[in-house]
Amino acid sequence: MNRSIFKTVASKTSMLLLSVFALLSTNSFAADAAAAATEEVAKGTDNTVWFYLLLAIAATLIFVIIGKTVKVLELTYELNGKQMNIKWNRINGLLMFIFMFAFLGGTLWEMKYHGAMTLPESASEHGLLTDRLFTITLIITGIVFVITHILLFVFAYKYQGSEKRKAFFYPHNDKLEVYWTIIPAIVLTVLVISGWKTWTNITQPAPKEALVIDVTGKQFGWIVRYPGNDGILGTKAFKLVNDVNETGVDFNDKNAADDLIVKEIYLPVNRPVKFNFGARDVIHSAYMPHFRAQMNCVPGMPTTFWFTPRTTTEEMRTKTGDAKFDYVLLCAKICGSAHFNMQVKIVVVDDKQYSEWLAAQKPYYTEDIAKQIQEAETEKMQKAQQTLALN
Ligand SMILES: [Cu+2]
Repeated sequence: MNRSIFKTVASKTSMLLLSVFALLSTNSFAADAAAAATEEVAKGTDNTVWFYLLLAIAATLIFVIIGKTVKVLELTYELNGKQMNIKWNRINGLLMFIFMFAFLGGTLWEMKYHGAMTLPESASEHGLLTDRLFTITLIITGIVFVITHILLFVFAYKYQGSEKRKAFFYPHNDKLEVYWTIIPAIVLTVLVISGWKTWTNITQPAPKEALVIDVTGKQFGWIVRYPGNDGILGTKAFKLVNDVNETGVDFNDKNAADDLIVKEIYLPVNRPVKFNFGARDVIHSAYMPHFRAQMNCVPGMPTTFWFTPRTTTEEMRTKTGDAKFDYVLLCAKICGSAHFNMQVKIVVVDDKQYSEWLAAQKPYYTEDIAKQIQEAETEKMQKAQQTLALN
């Protein structure tokens, strides 16, 4: 056998083995690390990282040693005027066949291991629709994946290189091309249309009875404002923003007088809630994964999203078997150094609990706050005048 071909095949084989190992070890490492992180066992995570790193280095060394040994053997044979008769095509074909099982097994294992870490059933009504679309897409693409994966590796095994066989020239087949164009086109059209219909359904205007909440992103946190007893949010204007009045609420507006600024978002179950999103500095993204809701928060451009929560926090705790479970509002845009800190707890309660919570809240605007806003406003004006003078 020509030596350069021999070398290429040998290195391809090692690469294949290496990639299988890397794939499996990376996955199990990631899964373990994620599991450990979830349980907040920082020490365990560190040890897991080192264990898999060392294992990867050891495995790489073993492959290098095997490769070098084969090369030494090959050279020794050559020196003696003989040829090493290793059937590389057969070995590669066999490895392809093994890889088929390893990869399919790995996929199933992935689904079981990582699948258990995915979000619980949607806590919002529209989320059930998007989840259903997701499942349908996953089933269709899953079937295609399994079929093509098996065909790819069975063919690689069955039609491995052989000196006894000549390749069959098969350049074109109109019928086949028509099939593999039309079938995916139909499937994709159905998926796209059902996706579009679902999206239209989700993004239609919020019902009139919806509870309206104002959510503003800032570096680094969320400012959440409720309308108070009157159910109407006071207007706001960016010119009124100062250190105390962070979102620029116009407190001269009578609707603003009873507005609440809260640290935790309470939502009554089965009642539509409409979020008005904004941002003070850079683009943030309000992400409520359990409700399958995400919307960009853009400075100067109001955005909105509404949904109906269908599961209370208590019910979700029972469902997930996690007594500490809580819904969250996160930021899904890397908006700066403390981006990870942008979290607000969301608590879904029944109507009675919601009324109790609402009654216990105090309006933000008090005499003291009015005074502080006045002072902050004066300070702002002075600063502006100074800047103007300097310019
Ligand atoms: Cu952010």
